[in-house]
Amino acid sequence: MTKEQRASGVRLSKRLSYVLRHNPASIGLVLDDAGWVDLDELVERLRVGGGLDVDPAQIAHVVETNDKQRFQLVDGRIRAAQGHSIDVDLGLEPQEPPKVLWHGTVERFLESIMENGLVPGSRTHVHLSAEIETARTVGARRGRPVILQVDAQAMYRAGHKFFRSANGVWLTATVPTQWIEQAGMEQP
Ligand code: HQG
Repeated sequence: MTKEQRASGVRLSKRLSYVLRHNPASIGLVLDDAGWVDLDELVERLRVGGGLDVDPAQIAHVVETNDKQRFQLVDGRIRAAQGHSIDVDLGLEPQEPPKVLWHGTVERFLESIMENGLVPGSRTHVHLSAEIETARTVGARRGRPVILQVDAQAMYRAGHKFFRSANGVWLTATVPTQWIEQAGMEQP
C-alpha cells in the first residue's frame, strides 16, 4: 500500500466513523436499531448526500484493514463496532470484565473525573481497555496522557454491567469515583 492509499483509507475511515457513529442524517442515511445499514445504500448515500464517490470494495477494504477494526461488515450490511453517540442497541451481552481496566485521559479533566466519576460525554458509554498501552494512546490524542485504573471486578461484583464490543473495547455506563485510581502520569 502506498502512503497515499493509506491516507485515503484513513480519510474514508474517519468519514465512515462520523456517519455510522454520530450523524447518519448528514447524508440522509437511516441506520436500523442496532446501527446497521446496507453497504450498497451507504455507498449510494455517500455519493448523493455526501458527494463522495467510493465503491463497495473500497469500503470493504477499509473495514478489513482498519487498525482498530472499527467496523463490522456482515452479509452485505455494515456498522460501527462501538463509539456511537447516537442511540443504538449493539445487542452485546453483559460480561465479566478482567480484574482491572484502563482509561486514558488528560490532566485537565482529572479534577472533574475525580469529582464526578467517568461519564460518557457525548458517547453512549465510557470506553475502557484491557491493555494499558491502548489507554495511553487514547489519552495521547488530547495531550500528555494520564492513565486511570478502574477496579472493574469490584465494580462488576457491585452490580455494574460491562460489555465488550466486537473490536475488544470495554464499555460501561459510568464509573463512579470509588473504583478509579490514577495509575501514573507520563513524563513530558
Ligand atoms: C473525559 C477513540 C471531565 C474522558 C478512542 C475523555 C476510544 C471526563 C473525554 C474512543 C469525565 C470523552 C473513546 C468527567 C470522562 N469530567 N471529563 N467526569 N469523564 N471524561 O472521545 O474515551 O479512534 O468520548 O476521559 O480510541 O477519549 O475514535 O472518549 O477524555 O476508544 O475509534 O471525556 O474513541 O476511538 O472523550 O475515546 P471521548 P474517549 P476511535
